[in-house]
Amino acid sequence: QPIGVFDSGYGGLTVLREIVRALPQYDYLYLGDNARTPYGPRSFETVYHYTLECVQHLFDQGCRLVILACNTASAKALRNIQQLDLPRLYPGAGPHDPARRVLGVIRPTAEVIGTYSKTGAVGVLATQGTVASESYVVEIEKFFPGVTVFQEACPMWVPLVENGEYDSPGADYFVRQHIDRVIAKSPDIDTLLLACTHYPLLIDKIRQAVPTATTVLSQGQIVADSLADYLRRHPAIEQQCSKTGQRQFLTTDSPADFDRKATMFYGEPVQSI
Ligand code: DGN
Repeated sequence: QPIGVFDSGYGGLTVLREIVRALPQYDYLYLGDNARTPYGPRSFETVYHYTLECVQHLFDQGCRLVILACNTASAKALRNIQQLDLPRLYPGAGPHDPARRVLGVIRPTAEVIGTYSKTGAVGVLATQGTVASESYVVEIEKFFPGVTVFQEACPMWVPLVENGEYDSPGADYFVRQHIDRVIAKSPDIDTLLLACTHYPLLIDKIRQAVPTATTVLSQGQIVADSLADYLRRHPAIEQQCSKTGQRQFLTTDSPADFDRKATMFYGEPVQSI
């Protein structure tokens, strides 16, 4: 079965790109909920409901392992899906039954973020939904109790990227605005995490706007490394994953529109089915 990769729209393609680079042997089925994007400003209940529907769709397509490659969905839906819905919908699937698994992007990032910071002050840039959920604050505290997290919601960054304006003077303005705001929260911040799938497209501008010693981290590589490690530690799940190198793309909106923009995020041509 292919590994399912879900996102609220295009953004998860920046994560899939790195996963495919690290683990090219597996088959992948991507689903973007473009008809209902963005998830960032939506309520907990709405994001949870939409995410669950999409995860079930990926299961119906044959996936047994699904990655929520969306920070907002990971923040608002992952825990309920893992703890309530999987046992309810697939009663055979308990902790010892590798039938269906859903993983997110927040925990793998929280597990390593502290190793990048010398000062113990980390900035997390994300959507309003992810920031309000406090998921990064809670998860990073579990792995690095000495690290202080300074969050900043950057609501203009997703629309800038979605509209292809990530290299424009408008992007300069809004990137600088949010970078200045997060750095003003603590002069000690030496590590900035791009905790939203769209932000890697702004990484050059972000690097220009931060002090030179600041490390700017995107999540794709971290999530890919964590998935590789997960598959090594769970051979029963790994064996369920088909390995013909196939990549397939699904969208809840128009496939033609999806293909046009998806290339920008995935880095190579995309043809959805
Ligand atoms: N994919 C979302 C995230 O990583 O938070 C960003 C896009 C959105 O739905 N706002």
